[in-house]
Parts: sequence; structure tokens; C-alpha cells
Amino acid sequence: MFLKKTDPKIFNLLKKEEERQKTTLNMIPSENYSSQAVREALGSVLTDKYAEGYPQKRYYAGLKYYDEIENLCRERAKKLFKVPYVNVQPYSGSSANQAVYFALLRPYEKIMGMGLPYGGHLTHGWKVNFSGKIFNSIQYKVDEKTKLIDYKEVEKLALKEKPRLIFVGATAYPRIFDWEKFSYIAKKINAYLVADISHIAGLVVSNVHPSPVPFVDIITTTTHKTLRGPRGAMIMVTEKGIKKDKDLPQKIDKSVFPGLQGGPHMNNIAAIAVCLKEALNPSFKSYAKQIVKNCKILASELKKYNFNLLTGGTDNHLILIDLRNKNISGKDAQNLLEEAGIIVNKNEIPYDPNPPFNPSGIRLGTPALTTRKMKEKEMKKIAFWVNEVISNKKSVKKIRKEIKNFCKKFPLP
Ligand code: DSN
Repeated sequence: MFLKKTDPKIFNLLKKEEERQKTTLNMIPSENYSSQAVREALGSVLTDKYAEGYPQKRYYAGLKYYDEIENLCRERAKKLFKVPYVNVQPYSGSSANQAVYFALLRPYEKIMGMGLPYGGHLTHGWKVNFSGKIFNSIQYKVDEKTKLIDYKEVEKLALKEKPRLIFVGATAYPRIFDWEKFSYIAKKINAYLVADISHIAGLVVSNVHPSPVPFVDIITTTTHKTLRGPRGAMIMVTEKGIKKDKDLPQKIDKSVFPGLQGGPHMNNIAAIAVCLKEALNPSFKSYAKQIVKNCKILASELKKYNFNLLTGGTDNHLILIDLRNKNISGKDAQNLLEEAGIIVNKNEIPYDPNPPFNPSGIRLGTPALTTRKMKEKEMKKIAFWVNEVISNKKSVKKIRKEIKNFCKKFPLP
């Protein structure tokens, strides 16, 4: 109401974006729709306050209610993930991962993570990122044929290179992580083992993906993907991590503040607390189960249309498609699908012969569609549309209309 008067340009852009979200199918697997309650906390008076420090140890006045908010957030996270310690202040997943490195290592020490082209994240040691520049980074790949993590190869590489820290996690891996195998490898070389569960956090707390808690020392996660909260992140230390190094929690705290960040975004922390309460509700488990059910049915339908799914399918919330048999690049497919109202992202496939800006694949997933209460029947329809668009450019206009109508039945939260 106020925005419309004071800044109509931003107001109008915001309205347009709202309309775009309402009338398109968001299949970017790292995105979701947060609840109105989450957005209310995010857009609250808490945005105006500095709160450097931690509960009971702050550097500013006027913080009467902030310790309670941060403690609530921490307690809910501990309960949900079943961990003894959590830091809820990182501004983003990248900041959380930075804090882990700087808490445990000195520059140029050796780290190991999955390479970006194979599904890993930039911050897991990729060469253009701080993690690949400041640290001596060794990268593991997926197997060229199966596109699965080859645990024997990872073990060989780890034993040869002896990294001090191993990151496990991905942005484009459609299968389950075997935490136990990674734990066995890390133990052999006495490396810290860190799970970045940003993509799968919502699945982990709902038991649709095994939890890394018994097997790793530290867990990082963003809060806005399958967890369905505001943008933000958390760092957790497990019992195992504390057993290995009782000072780990303090090291993490110091690394976040004052090591890397200044004042925590308290509006964000309150919104994370709200999303954690939502995730503690039994209905969240059904939501997460449905994400995977939807993804599996979407995968099997796409296969019927002769789409080449990497690893042959999915165990989680996302699908990676190698489009080379369809004679279209990832970039062109992304653009064409967007014209029709289907939002996916172009993505490198492992061992991609094409460059990252025009890769051979697309990545798509079901967290946001499932938030809109779409189920198996709708997945079949969407797979049909994806195929129509990719195989017949002329169908785009007609399908755009159909999707607009279809979206009316599935309101945003
Ligand atoms: N941008 C995220 C994703 O899309 O997976 C990773 O940081």
C-alpha cells in the first residue's frame, strides 16, 4: 500500500513478478515458495536493528527481544536436524561454507570436493571461487559412464592427496549420498567431513533422504530450497564433530562473527525460525515425500518421451537431462520452455563437450510445484508439455495459454 504511493516503479515491477510467478511453472530445483508467515517475519521491523554478537553477548543496546528470537531459531534447528549445536547467522550458503573453511583451515591447506561440472557447488573448491583459489583444492568427479559418484575412486584420490577437509554435497546430483562411505574415507585420512545439504535439507528432515548426522562432523545448509524458508543458511556441528574436536562450535561461531560477517540479519533469522516451525509440523513430512514422488513420476514420464535422464532417473527432488539426442542445446531449451511458461535452468552435464554458457543439459525439479499442491496427475501433464515444446516449437503459444489456465488451479502460498 505504501510502496505503491512512494515508489510506483518498484511496486509495478513487484506486481509483474508476482503475476509471472502465478502464471508459470517453477521447476528450478533450488527454488521454492516461502509461506506468507515467513515473508511477514522477513518484512518486519527486525530488519532495522543491528545485533552483532551472539545471545547474551551482544555489542549493541536495544536487543531485549533478539536473543529470544535467535535462541528459538537455534533450538528449533537442533530439534529438527537432531544436532547439538547450530549457528543460524550465515547470510547465505556460500558464507556458511566460507565460515567452515576458515574455522578449520589455514590458507593453502588441502581440501576436496565434487567438481562443479560434475554436479558439485562452486564453494566446494571450484577454481574460480575463493575455495579453489585460497585453498589447495582437489576435485572428485562422477563416473563417466554411470554419472554416479564412484566411491572407490574418491577413496583412491583421498588416500593419495590426503585433504584436511572433504565436502560432500551437490547442486545437480539426482541420487542419494552414501554418507557412511564418505565417513569411512575421511576417517582413513583423519579429514574433517562436511555435508552441504542445501538442496536436500527438507528431504533429510523428512526421512526421504538419509541423514548425514551420524556420519559427518559438520553440516551446512541453505534455508530456502527444499526447506522452504527465507534465503539464508545455517552451520551445524554433530556429536561426532564435537567428539573429534570439542572446540568446533566455538570455532564456527568465531569464524562467522567476527571472522567473516558483521551484524546478523535478524529479520532473516526470525523468518528461518518460522520456517523451522513449519518443517517440524508432521504435514511437512508429507510435503517432502510428495516432492520425491512427483519427481519420480516426472522422470518416468520424460523417459517415455525418450528424454535421456542422467543416471537413468532420480531419488530426490531433481532431474538432469542430456538433450543431445533431441538436437537442442540447454540454453535454447531453457528459453523455449520459458516462452511456454515452464521455468527450468540450463545445466552442464558431467563431461559436457559444450561450454558452460551453452551446455548440453537442463536441470529441473519438483519442490516449488509440490508447494502448489501439484501431484502425480499434474506431473504427467507437465512432462507432456515439456516434450511438446522441445519437439515442436510451433506448439509454444498454444501451450503458454494452457499453462496459464492450469496455474489458476494451483495458487501460490
Ligand atoms: N544456486 C544454487 C542452485 O541453483 O543450485 C546453488 O548455489
